[in-house]
Amino acid sequence: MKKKLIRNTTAGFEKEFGSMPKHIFLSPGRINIIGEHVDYNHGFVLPAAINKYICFAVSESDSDDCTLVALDLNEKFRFSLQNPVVPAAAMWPNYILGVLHQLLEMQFPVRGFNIAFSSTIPMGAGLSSSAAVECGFGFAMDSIFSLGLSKERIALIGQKAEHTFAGVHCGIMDQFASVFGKKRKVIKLDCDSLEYEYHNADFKNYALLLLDSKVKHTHLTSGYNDRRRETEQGLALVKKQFPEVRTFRDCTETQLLELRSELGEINFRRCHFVVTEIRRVLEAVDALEQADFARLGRLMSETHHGLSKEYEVSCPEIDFLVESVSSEQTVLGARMMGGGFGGCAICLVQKGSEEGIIERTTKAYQEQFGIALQAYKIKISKGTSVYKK
Ligand code: GAF
Repeated sequence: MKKKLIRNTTAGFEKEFGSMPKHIFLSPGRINIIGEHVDYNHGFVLPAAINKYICFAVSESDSDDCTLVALDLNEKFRFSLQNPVVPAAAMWPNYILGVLHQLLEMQFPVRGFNIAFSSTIPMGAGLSSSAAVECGFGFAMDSIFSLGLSKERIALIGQKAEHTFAGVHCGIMDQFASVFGKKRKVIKLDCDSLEYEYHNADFKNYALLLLDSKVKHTHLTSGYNDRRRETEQGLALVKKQFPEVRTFRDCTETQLLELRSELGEINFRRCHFVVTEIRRVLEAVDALEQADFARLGRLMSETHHGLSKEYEVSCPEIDFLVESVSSEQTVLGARMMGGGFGGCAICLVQKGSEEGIIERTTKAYQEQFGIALQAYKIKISKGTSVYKK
């Protein structure tokens, strides 16, 4: 699949620009085992890069002219570095323009380029195709113009592009996972200090299965930004009462309960989710290390309950999927993954039972919502890289 993606992207570039691309880059999507909506709340997350990619075929141009070709959309976007880089009306160029804008502001010696790109990361499935575009482009610019950017800097630039050119006030998890991913490793990332460690993604007799609801509710961006505001307001109040608390990781459930009426019911629930989710991630890392998959599965299911009932970022389709698979004997845990309001559910299942689960869940989902479910079996892969023939 990777080879085919590279072949098609290269052919698309050649067709558009009349020559072979000088460079090929691959930038992966991500999963997240646990630790949802806690990256922007200074918690811990446990993501990994996966074997679904955006492939960039790139050559330097001889001028300040730049062309971007989104092969899957059959759309093109042209601009010149002589003019200020501003957001485009279409959304897709903005993930690239947002990165480029920062590089130029910081006076990095970027010159003109031609890019064609194509993807095997399903759009809107919560697998972070946008972070893969941002980081893949940042990585490509760094590589071809020798900018000397660290991986962390590429991830941070990608995150800022999302804030400034896409309007989503996301955390750092997706960009970090895309850049720092490693084959067969999950990343325990401290989203406060950006310190990280790799843990073996050895699920022994179990496997991760993704079920794509194929829905993406329109309030994703506004819902996401609202949650961020609610927890920031909540934390400000907690800090006022308990000055020893710097982030949610220092805050206890008892402290939150004491402040319940001041916080208000909604913000209390949001904060309660964050405090308990941060604890669950640490427990999950321990469970993974101990190969205690029953415990890991339970924690994932608890996360779903919190995301659905306290953080309220799930939706009927994902709740249905999680409930359906959870009734299967061979499923240890399941939950919505990513920003929410649609996208994928991630399930920890016994190896070999995937096909049966997919068959039954597809049928039930079709009957309930009239939507054809899409399932993905994924492998944990390395982060953004240059492809060498
Ligand atoms: C989206 C965001 F981009 C991430 O930063 C993260 O907050 C995630 O939602 C929820 O955990 O993918």
